[in-house]
Amino acid sequence: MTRRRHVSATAVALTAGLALAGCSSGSGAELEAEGAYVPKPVMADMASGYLVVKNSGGTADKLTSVTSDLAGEVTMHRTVGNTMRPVRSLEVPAGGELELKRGGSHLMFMNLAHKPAEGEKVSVVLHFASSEPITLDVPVVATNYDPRK
Ligand SMILES: [Cu+2]
Repeated sequence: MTRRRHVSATAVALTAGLALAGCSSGSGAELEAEGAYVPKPVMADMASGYLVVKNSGGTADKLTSVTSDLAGEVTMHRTVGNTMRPVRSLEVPAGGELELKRGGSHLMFMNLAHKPAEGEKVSVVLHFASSEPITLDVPVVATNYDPRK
């Protein structure tokens, strides 16, 4: 994430239509989270997070909120052009995955309890519309970490 600009929460209204996507029938999603990491933040009050949620089930689900001991608030952002917009949910498609990555959708940790150091683990809980929450111990990695290397 090279751009640090964030729009205010009022922009949520612009993307609320996303909540209409997905399936409401419930229990058929089978979710698994992997590859989560938080780059050591440059700033003291904000950090970003990336991970992949795989859905091997036949029903879509939605990531509806994220909580963490690191932050007073965790928001989900979608990157549109050069700006990030907060969204109320992110879809995990049936038989597919939700990928949170640099330059794309990601998590923003706001109001940090402390500035995390490299090597630290951050507790993150993913909450879904239908599936049970997933709790992760997410490593804090180097600021310029690239999972593809
Ligand atoms: Cu962001």
